[in-house]
Amino acid sequence: MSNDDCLFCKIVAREIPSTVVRESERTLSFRDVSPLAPTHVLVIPKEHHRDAAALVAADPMAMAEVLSEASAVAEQEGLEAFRLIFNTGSEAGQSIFHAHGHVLGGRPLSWPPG
Ligand code: D5M
Repeated sequence: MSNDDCLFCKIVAREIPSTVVRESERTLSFRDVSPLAPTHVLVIPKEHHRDAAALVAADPMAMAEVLSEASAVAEQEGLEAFRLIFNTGSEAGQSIFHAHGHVLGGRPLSWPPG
């Protein structure tokens, strides 16, 4: 199911261009338009869910596929270390309300995040 007002649903439908790095039956991985690290790829379920919590509640296997694809992106990008982040809710920095994991790597990443 897709949401007509959702930017990432439009990317899945190829109505908005993106730089796709991987695709599986139920996921799409594409480069973030405002990269925060040398590798910054977003891994999303093709089906619309507002955030990671809603995705795992509705379809745990789809979340498992997102996690597996995130690891595959890191390997494909040659990353020995990477961070996988799901901003969940606006106070946590979520700005696009279609579940997505950020795969970040290619530079040292500090902890804790802001
Ligand atoms: O992350 C949402 C991310 O989505 C943010 O890092 C920018 C990115 N973004 C926004 N528009 C696009 C397009 N058109 N292509 C690729 N990436 C995009 P959040 O965790 O919700 O703040």
